[in-house]
Amino acid sequence: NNDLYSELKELIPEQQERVKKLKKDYGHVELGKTTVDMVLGGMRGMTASLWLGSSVDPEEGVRFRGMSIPECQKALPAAAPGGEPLPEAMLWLLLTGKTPSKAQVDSLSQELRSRAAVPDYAFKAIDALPVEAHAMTQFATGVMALQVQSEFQKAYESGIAKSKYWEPTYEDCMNLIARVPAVAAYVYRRKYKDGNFIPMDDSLDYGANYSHMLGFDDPKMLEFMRLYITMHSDHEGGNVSAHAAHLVGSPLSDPYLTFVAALNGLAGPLHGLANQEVLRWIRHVVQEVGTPHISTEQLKDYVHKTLNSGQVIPGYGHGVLRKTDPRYTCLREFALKHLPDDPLFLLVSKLKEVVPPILTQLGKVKNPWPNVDADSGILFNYFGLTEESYYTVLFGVSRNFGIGPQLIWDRALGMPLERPKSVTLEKLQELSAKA
Ligand code: CMX
Repeated sequence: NNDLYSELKELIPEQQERVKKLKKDYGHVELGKTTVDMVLGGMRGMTASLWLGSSVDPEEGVRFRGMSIPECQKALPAAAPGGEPLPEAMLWLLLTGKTPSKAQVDSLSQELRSRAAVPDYAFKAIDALPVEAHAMTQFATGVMALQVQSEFQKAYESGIAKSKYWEPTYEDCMNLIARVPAVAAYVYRRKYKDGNFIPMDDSLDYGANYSHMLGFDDPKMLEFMRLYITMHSDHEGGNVSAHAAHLVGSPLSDPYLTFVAALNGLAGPLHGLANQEVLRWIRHVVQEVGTPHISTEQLKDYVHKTLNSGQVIPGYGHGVLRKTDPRYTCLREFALKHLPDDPLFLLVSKLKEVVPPILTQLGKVKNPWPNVDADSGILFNYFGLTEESYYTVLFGVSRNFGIGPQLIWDRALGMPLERPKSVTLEKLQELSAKA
């Protein structure tokens, strides 16, 4: 079955039965306690939602549908044998839980290209903003305008039955995934390249096409883009962008409204904006020292200076991970293969030795190791995409691959509105005193 929709349709009844049975027979099973720390600590460690595409182990990192990053790199079809996984292959995996064949991936590539036309008013909505507006603001505005074409909204207004919700959701998610690169590339060319736009190339796969529309056609950059999107697609359901999507999608907001919520969460400096902050931080060090060839002592001094001024070291630490992020390692391996002598890569490599002991010394940082944002920017910079204020848009384009499939399953499984309980400070004190 080369058609993703048909493949998915076959899978749904079995999963619906599975969830129904779990609720009926095991609804009472406890998954853990809620503590005062959890309420005051951003709900860390509280198991609170269902997420099918991936899970994150604190020690090992992410698994996509049970597969580690190296396993995905081996099993998922590439543009050429032995190459990096195609984002379309990751999309197929996240949605169905099955490793696709090359023929299935090619068919999905074709499907996405056929859905890619962006209405002119989305570009006009972006044009209404000043060119200086942050790239994420322009991107979210363009995506928001795409909502006008929501099939789910139309179907809901026409009285669609609950059992069919997933179908227009699928249409919206696929259209959204297909259209977002052109919007994202428009923002890039408008903001940094004098509005010199490049149309889509019908012969290219998803990642390559996005890179092409941005203006980068080096085959190595195309491979990097495919890997980047694949690695940034999903990171279970509790991170801010995925959680925002899950929450905003839960009252049946359509996939466009949902995805924009995720983008707005991603634009926060402690989450997706960290890739911009990393490169900015690195540029400041280079500027201050006057050369990218910086000694270990000079780097240590700058790390201390940043911490002493009350700022975080971007690209380090994590809410769940307690070891080096395997996504960081995967991107690092790509850099070791293709740009081992790049001065900024060497600098980032040195940072990975310098930062963890200093963060550990603070005595409060739970994870002093690098996360995914620590090395992605220097790779884009190497290939000529030097404008770091654009980097979070690249992350946003990728996140669609994880958020869309989950929303389709939420609708197929009839997942309810999210509505957790909050507590006042007085009540928290009262409950604490009783314990
Ligand atoms: N630099 C300096 N201090 C740090 C730090 C870092 N990289 N990481 C954590 N800390 C500090 C926290 O600010 C917190 O300090 P206070 O108690 O004074 O508020 C303390 O250490 C404990 O934090 P934690 O429990 O270890 O981490 P959290 O789960 O609260 O936060 C994260 C996780 C990612 C927000 C945090 O590590 C951070 O701010 N990192 C830098 C920004 C970054 O790289 N974000 C990207 C993460 C990946 C992504 O989502 O894209």
